[in-house]
Amino acid sequence: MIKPDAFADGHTGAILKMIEEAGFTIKAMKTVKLTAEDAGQFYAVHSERPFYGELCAYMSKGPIVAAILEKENAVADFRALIGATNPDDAAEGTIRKLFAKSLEANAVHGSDSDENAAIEGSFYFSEIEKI
Ligand code: IDP
Repeated sequence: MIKPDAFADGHTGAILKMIEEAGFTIKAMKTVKLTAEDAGQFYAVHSERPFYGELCAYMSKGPIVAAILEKENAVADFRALIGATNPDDAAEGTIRKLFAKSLEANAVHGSDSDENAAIEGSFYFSEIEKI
């Protein structure tokens, strides 16, 4: 996902360019605006964490881009491309280093496993939308 601030600030094109140049294929993509309930469902795995409420409010504050990406070793390679969760810790040249404003507004989300990527992809896309 491209998160609300990065989308609102017009960084979508630059982020997608970095993703494509890193060798990922876009298999599905759309802009959506989540409700807080939608975000709560997407981030249900974090429901016990203290920042869950803020995270759901943040992710529903404006439009985002949801996409399914394909590549060999996609989960690890995407996490390397986006950088550390906290942009203060993100390596130079990573998407979060370049475009994140804060720990919350950290520009992008990436799935943390193949299993979660499948679940998260199906949250946004029907089978016929997955090319
Ligand atoms: P990830 O997005 O790098 O996988 P997660 O630990 O899965 O990181 O956390 C999900 C999102 O929740 C993060 O991207 C970040 O925006 C937000 N987040 C993580 N830790 C905190 C925190 O301590 N306070 C506020 N927001 C946080």
